[in-house]
Amino acid sequence: DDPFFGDNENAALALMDHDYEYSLVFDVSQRLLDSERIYLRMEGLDTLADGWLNGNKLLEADNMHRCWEVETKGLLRLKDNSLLIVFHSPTRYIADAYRADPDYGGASDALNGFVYLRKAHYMLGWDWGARLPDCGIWRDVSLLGVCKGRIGNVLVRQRHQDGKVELSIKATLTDVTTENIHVEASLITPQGEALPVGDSVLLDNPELWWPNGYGAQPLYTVNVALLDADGHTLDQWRRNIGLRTMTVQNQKDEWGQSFCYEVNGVSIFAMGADYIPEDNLLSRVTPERTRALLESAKLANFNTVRVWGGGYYPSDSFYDDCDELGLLVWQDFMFACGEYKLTPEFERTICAEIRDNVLRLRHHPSLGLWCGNNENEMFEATGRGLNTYTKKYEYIRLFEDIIPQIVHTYSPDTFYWPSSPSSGGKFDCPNDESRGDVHYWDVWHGGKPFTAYRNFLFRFVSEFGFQAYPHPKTLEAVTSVQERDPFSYEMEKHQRNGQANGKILMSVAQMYPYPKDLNSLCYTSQILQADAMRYGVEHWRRNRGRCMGAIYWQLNDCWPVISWSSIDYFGRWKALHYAAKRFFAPLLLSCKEEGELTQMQSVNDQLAQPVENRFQLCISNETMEEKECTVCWSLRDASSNRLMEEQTKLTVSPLCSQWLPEKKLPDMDRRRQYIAYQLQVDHQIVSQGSVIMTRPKHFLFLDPKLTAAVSND
Ligand code: BMA
Repeated sequence: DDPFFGDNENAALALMDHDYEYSLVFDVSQRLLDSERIYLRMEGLDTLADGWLNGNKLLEADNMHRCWEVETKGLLRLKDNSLLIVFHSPTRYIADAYRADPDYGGASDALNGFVYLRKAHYMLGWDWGARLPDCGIWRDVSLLGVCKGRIGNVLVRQRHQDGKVELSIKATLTDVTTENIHVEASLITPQGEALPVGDSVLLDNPELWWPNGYGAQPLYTVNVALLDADGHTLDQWRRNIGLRTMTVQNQKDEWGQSFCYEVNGVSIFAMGADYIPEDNLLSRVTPERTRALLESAKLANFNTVRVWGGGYYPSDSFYDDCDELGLLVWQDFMFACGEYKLTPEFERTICAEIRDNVLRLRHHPSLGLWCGNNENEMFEATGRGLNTYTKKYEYIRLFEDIIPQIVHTYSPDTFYWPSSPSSGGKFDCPNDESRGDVHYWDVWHGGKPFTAYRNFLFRFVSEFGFQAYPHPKTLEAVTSVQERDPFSYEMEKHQRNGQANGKILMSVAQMYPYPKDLNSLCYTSQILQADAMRYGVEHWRRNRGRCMGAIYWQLNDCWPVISWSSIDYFGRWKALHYAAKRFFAPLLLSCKEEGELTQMQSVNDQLAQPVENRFQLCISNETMEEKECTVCWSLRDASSNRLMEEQTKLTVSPLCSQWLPEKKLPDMDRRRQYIAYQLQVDHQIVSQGSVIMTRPKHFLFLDPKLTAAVSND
């Protein structure tokens, strides 16, 4: 049965206590048999797999994140080859490993022992994920016949100087058996013109690649061919690249230590969300589905996605899409919220994993940075783990020595950051407000009101989030009719964060009237989530320069669930995703209002001073152009009649935020009046919004008497 429905998850999980076999009988061509070497290449085996070819043991795999290539020359015949792959139970394996050494732990929502297996952690449960480990062959399998040699990998490097770009292309060959082979490289420009390349090529008029919002995403194609003396192609490597410099500024400054993407010399304010795997059943993640999700990210004005470390390394098409859409990728390595025991076997397998993925992904223009892990360094500071010298040593070895060395060797032009969050490593206050990136969870996990976001001027927020129910239709797809109550058994199976239902209801109580049914609870929770994220992002964008990134948790879901996502499992946008389109707009007018929300807790407070109604507008210009802006604001009654109005014209420089003078409205009737504001450029409204000075539950909204009808005509 559908493992996502009701509590079917339990039965599906029990199936994973068994082993499974894949078998295939296949024929091959004489041409393949005649090759000097024949490899069976498996790009993804999930996870513990033993393989036999024609009765010969070929393989013992232990890592779903890496690629396996085994020699089969001499084992194959023309007809009726049999391939058998046995997958061993991942749940039994981690349970045994945990029993043997319960000392290494991690996120409590995942099954105990998850850190012992190189399998996407989220599959074993997370605070938004079911315990539904998939199993099997999850990426392509092929037979490769090699004669004379083949291309192992290709390193493309760029040198940008005086408006020109020098491109060098270096192919590393393997399995070479003759000297009579040579490499030929060519470059195809975005216009389709083919340029021959020796070891390098100088481009006089390079078309630069930019993140979304800063310019276009022209792609050049690099073609590398390995030829024999007769000009026959033995092997080929073809990838798209983009011409750009890409680094991260990380220097001491007046506020601490900067953290900021710099593309083509331009400081980028990173805007986007954290990406998690799209499904528990990997075969359902198609390129089309991923493309649609990433297009939704672009539609909401994202320029960044962070691939979170508890999933798996996405497919090539994910990065091709990011290249085309202009989405910078913050790439975590696949380690999250855990302690890892650094045995020699573990070191061997993760080294192969890191190398495979770095080689696969390093050429993508969207690749912004490599990051060691998610929250492992912070584990120590928060007392959740890494509490012995051995564990600390293992952490440092892995994330500050072994992995960065591999990155340095194979991806020398990409920035490496040891962990998210981090201040640069060595357990030096990883979540420091004034250095590096920050995960700010005091609002959700710490129960603070979302106004707390304004108390911090982080340098780069890579996680902060607020849960909301998905659209009722999404919940209906996975619950029985009689279970449509937020606290029902089936609904609680679809809420994996302990106290979260209570938190949602508490936030509703702070801000909104009592929802009349489940539909209005879903709706209200979504409005709250959108407001919470807007509150944070607008504040950090207003402080551009000191703060240079706002990445909210989380973009998507891997099953139908109540979570922090802005797009649910079925691709339905929550209110937050619509709000993101506005608060990530390249040109944003936002309003820092100060009213009851920031000056009083309850209507019965004894206040030392009366609430002062004041506000200040700010323009955040994330474009590369100077903008001639007209800002209008008005005080309006609940029927939207204008009671007061002001217009200001101003010129806003590129890549900066600019405040307008603060306004005070001592006579404003907070329960009946609101402030509306608009930003116009060339007589077009490019950004607008409204604020009230009380909590929404206390505002005397009028019934707009709207009706809607749907007809098929
Ligand atoms: C963050 C993430 C995840 C988690 C999320 C919500 O810290 O890195 O581990 O799902 O918080 O709690």
